[in-house]
Amino acid sequence: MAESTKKTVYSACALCYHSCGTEVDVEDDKVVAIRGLQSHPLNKGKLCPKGRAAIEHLYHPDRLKYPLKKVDGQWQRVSWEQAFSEIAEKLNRLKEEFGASVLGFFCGSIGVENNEIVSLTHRFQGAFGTPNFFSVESICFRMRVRARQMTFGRYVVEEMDSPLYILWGHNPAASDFPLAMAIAENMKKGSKVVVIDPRRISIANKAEMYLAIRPGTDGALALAMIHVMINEKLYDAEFVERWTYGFDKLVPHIQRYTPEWAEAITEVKADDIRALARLFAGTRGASIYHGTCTQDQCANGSQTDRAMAILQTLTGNINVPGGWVAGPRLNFSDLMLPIPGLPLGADEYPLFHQFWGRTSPYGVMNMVPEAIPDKLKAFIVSGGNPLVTMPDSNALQEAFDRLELLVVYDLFMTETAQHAHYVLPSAHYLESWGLGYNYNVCHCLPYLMLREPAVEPMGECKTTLEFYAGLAEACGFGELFPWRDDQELVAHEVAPSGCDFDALLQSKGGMTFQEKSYDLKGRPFPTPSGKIEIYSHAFEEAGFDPLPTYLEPFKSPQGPRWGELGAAYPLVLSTGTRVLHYNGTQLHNLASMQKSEPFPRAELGPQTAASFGIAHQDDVIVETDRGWVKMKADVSEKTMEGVVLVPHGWEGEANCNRLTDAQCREPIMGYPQWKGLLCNIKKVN
Ligand SMILES: Nc1nc2c(c(=O)[nH]1)N[C@H]1C(S)=C(S)[C@@H](COP(=O)(O)OP(=O)(O)OC[C@H]3O[C@@H](n4cnc5c(=O)[nH]c(N)nc54)[C@H](O)[C@@H]3O)O[C@H]1N2
Ligand SMILES: Nc1nc2c(c(=O)[nH]1)N[C@H]1C(S)=C(S)[C@@H](COP(=O)(O)OP(=O)(O)OC[C@H]3O[C@@H](n4cnc5c(=O)[nH]c(N)nc54)[C@H](O)[C@@H]3O)O[C@H]1N2
Ligand code: SF4
Ligand SMILES: [Mo]
Repeated sequence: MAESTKKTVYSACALCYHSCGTEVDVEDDKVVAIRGLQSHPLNKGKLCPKGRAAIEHLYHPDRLKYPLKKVDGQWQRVSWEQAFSEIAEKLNRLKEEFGASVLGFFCGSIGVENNEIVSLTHRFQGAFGTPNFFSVESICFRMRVRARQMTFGRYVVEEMDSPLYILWGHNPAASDFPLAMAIAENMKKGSKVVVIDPRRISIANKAEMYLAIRPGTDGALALAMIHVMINEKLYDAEFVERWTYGFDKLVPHIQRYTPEWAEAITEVKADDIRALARLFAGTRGASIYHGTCTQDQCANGSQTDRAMAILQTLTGNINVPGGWVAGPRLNFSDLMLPIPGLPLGADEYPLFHQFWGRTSPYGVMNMVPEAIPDKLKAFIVSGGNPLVTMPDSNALQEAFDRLELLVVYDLFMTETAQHAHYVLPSAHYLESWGLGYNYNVCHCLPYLMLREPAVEPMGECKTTLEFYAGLAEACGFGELFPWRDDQELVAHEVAPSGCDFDALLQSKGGMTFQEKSYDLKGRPFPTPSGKIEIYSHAFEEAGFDPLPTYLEPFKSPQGPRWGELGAAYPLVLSTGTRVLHYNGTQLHNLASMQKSEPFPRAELGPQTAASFGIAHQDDVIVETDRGWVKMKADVSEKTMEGVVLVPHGWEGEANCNRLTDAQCREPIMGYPQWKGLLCNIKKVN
């Protein structure tokens, strides 16, 4: 009998973008255990339930194992060679006839946690010659990155440890496991928490203040807090004088935004607004923790993000421990090739595309439905499920069904995959080499480690390199993917960081950090004025208000479409509240997760429920002018009256993007208005 083999490999969980460090035990080529990596600074030896379920995910019986082609509406198994050659032939023909730009790519959030997917997709995009790369970048947190870059010259970001956590549309217990751990530890040492949320999330019970806010109106609250800080002279005058540009223009501009004005919009009491402004300005190292995407997915998104950046600045909490910090950058290769032309939306939403000559290579997702088939005729989707997660599933699905070619590269037969011409099986993160790294989205704690494969890819699954290199070869530009294998690719990715691949590998879960410095001296802010731009010339030049303003959601009780929609859709809707056990559409097929979160819950308050004849756990239909979903009512006093909150990520009849509208856009960066819509709710009889 052969001797049994045992080993432990070191990896980083890729089941969400926090990339917690892991130790993985393998016996006889089978993964048998997974633990949090004790030495890891983010997860400190722990894993959330999703991370702990990685083995169930890896060995799920529904994993795709070989390439599939749709023939007469039926799936047929084909060889990779056939799939590659047919797809390449179609792509090359479309390119010849219509130009390369008719090919679009979509990478989901997995492209944030998995550098190989996003980097190699960009590389293939450059090699083919199309500017049209779409991803969660045009719907998630990129807006706040750009708003902060335009204000500070670079992306400054929250720290893990703070004396005052202002959780502003952010529920770490569901969405941010490492931060939830850090908050719990720091509260024992005296840190305080403020919650601003239409829902009394669990940590609100231990909070210094809980402010219930009408969804989509956070910008008005932020402006009124600026008003209080200025008029009560609570701001850090020395910091403002030394490091900022445009404060003199802000003072008269802000006078109209009184706490009473904001109360009428947000439903937050004017006195609470004053109290919060005082608490914030009076706490050294206090920090706003935005929702990772909550503030961006509103009518006022970019201006709200700017107003929050200004609040953080006025309190002097920039580059101080606990505040927002200009984090160090980790260097690794993004593998990109030059990209010709302008992506969809670059003309309509210029600040999303570029400012100060700095471009970002992303198209505007909201514009995709109307661009098919004239501007886009083919799509390659890797690591995303856009027909469920992107705005306006009804419109997007109709548009995708008009494509001449849809290729989906995934682990599972997702709802998007069901609409594809070819579905190609991907290796799992536990089957692939990769970079484990923290993207610095919401924590100033960048690190880099290796993701070692635990086992070989199952069936005919291919790693991302094998997939793109194979397709490139068939298209005729295989030489642009020269790496012999994934290990060589990852060594190439790591090289710019100054770390040695072999040394990292020997270190068994070792990682590299960059030191951060709080010192501002001699490090001007890289804006045109060299200062923090309270007054934004970038906004002004693009035709937008250079000082923060407020825009009501289009579909709201105070918005421009109330007259037309209010009678049929009288309730305020916010979509996309996270639950701990799922990430987007992922993990919904795991029995262990279904046990904890068995059905999609539409959350609403008891009076609202009563007035619509709804009881707790009733089956309900939530409906908007775009469509309907079926969920279970979760009636509790935690949710503000007049509001319905629904999760995202459920496929089929509970897909909340059947309720959303690709035409309902934030005007500066083209983001979907996902928080602050109008809906109706009724019991299913
Ligand atoms: N209405 C509304 N909609 C929303 C939101 C909201 O708040 N409201 N939130 C939005 C946000 S912020 C985001 S980021 C998006 C997320 O949107 P998506 O990224 O599209 O969602 P996921 O369900 O995470 O899709 C990831 C896909 O990648 C696959 N996958 C996982 N690992 C691998 C791998 O190694 N290789 C390959 N090839 N595939 C892999 C998974 O099986 C899954 O199908 O959803 C958005 N949708
Ligand atoms: N478990 C899990 N974790 C995830 C994800 C997941 O799907 N599942 N998705 C990941 C992704 S892609 C992202 S972008 C992040 C998202 O992370 P966040 O944007 O921080 O989302 P949540 O943590 O759900 O926090 C949103 C909170 O805002 C409240 N809220 C809703 N509308 C409004 C509003 O208009 N104003 C205010 N002030 N509050 C509002 C909700 O009640 C909820 O408590 O999470 C990431 N982490
Ligand atoms: S928080 Fe994210 S990265 Fe960490 S264990 Fe959970 S799913 Fe994995
Ligand atoms: Mo996201």
